[in-house]
Amino acid sequence: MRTLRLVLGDQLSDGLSSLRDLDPARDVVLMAEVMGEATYVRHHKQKLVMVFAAMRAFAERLRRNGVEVRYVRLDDPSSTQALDSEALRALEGGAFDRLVLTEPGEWRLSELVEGLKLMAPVHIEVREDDRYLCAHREFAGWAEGRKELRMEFFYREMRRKFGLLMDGDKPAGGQWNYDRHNRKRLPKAVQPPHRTWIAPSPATRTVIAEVEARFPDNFGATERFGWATTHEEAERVASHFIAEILPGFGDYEDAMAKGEPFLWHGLLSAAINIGLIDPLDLCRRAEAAYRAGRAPLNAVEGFIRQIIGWREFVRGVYWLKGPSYKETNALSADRPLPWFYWSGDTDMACVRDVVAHTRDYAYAHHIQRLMVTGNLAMLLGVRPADINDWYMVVFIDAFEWVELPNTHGMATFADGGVVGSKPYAAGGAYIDRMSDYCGGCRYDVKARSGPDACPFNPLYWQFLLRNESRLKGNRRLAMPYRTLAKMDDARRAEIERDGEAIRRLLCEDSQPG
Ligand code: FAD
Ligand code: DLZ
Ligand code: SF4
Repeated sequence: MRTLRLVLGDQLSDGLSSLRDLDPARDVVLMAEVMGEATYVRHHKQKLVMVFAAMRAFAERLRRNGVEVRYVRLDDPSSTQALDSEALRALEGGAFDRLVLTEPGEWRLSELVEGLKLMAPVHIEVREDDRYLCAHREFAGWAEGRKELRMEFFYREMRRKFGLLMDGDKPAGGQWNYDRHNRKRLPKAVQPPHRTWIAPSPATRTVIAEVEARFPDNFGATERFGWATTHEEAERVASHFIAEILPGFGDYEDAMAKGEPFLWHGLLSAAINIGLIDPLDLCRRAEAAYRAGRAPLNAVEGFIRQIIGWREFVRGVYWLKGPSYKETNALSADRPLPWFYWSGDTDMACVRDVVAHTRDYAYAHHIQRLMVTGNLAMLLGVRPADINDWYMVVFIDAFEWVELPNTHGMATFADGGVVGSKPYAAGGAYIDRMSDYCGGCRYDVKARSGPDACPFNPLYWQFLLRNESRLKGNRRLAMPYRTLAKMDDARRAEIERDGEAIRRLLCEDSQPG
């Protein structure tokens, strides 16, 4: 039997399920750079560069192993520019008896494959993507009958399943979660470590030039492109992380510092998401560092939790909830995204810094995504569709299965509490506690109202007031609602007025033209 094997741009893994029984004497691998995938959102230029450069490198890797690859470049004049029609084109002429692929990572493409099944002249076999640690069936089984889906309980199951950080049937060190040790502010005297940044190879530089020529108006700059695009480059980043950075990962995991986008974070999400790094192997190497006394438990547990806990949990939620998850809008948010999310043109020092390095590196770390841009968008009541679009566009690691539950669930509570047990809403005091942003800001983080007040402050209280009927019953918000209950009518009216004025100023009045 001669098989055509379709490999997508985020499936660049050795041992991918669709390649496992590949017969190099008969089979052909199809990979296609297509406008359909390059434009379903207006990806950051660096993401386009990374995906295309990594696809080309993976095709070469297969060829070096004797595999025949039919590789369609974006500028191929005969290309139909869509994945399904490229598969049909390759099947024309009857050279193949079947098409095999690993299940795509998102609903949009899963539906496209269903359509392809109806049109294709051969049988299409879709295989499970077992690069993930929890299959859809397994997650659905875990979720069944639970009133609430909580990451922490799912995570413990994953720890047991893979025997990660386990001493017999007990968690290493006696506790499952060391998060409370991981909330330190960065002291002035502590310098963030030097990071492994990959100088673009000639092949990557070619892709940079192509992307600049073809997508000149997409968000982002390519000058500082330094992401791994091959397995070897990704391994360099991963081994440097485990040896040098991981020991400090825990302490400053939630810290933010002006002009320091990376701190002790892994910078590994993109390489993991496109298949250049195996997540379980990474976790085992992190555990080995702990067992050998080279990294503390709070760092290693925190890191492993992000990968086998959060990463798998959000993927489970994405597939469990179906395409309608994207449509939820539990807080009836209806404002447009402030224009400065794109331009960075704002007096809010924290937002300006996050947008600037998002443009330069296609990266912001978790707390910046959650507590600066996510928190502000939620407090303002920005439409979920606008927020999702921004997060899908701006980050190097953005794929819908992971972006959507993080934005819709964790950051903005649009899903009404599927991913998080409460909205991660905070005023300026949180940002001040975790960063050095506020000292250099034109706003006063301590002021609660007036033209100089940090916008997060009135917005936080107005958010609670605006959503009182929806959120008052949430036990985890009991304290702020008690505070709100003690406020007199005049103060409540002031909050309402100030909050509304800021929403108008930041959302509506900031739009260009
Ligand atoms: P580290 O801080 O070093 O964490 C280690 C690894 O854990 C990451 O590489 C990643 O694989 C995993 N991880 C950590 N947190 C999460 C999480 N919440 N969900 C899933 N995996 C996690 N991550 C993406 O991969 N793609 C996205 O599109 C994405 N969008 C996000 C949107 C919002 C609003 C928020 C709050 C988070 C989002 N995240 C997303 C999760 C997280 O912010 C990134 O994975 C992380 O910042 C990547 O940087 P890093 O590799 O340095 O991570
Ligand atoms: C993200 C992306 C881009 C930009 N381009 C391509 C492409 O041209 N060809 C391809 O096969 N895959 C691409 N991808 C990755 C897919 O969009 C990815 O498989 C889905 O987002 C599912 O996760
Ligand atoms: Fe951000 Fe407010 Fe601090 Fe300015 S004062 S940096 S807007 S939190």
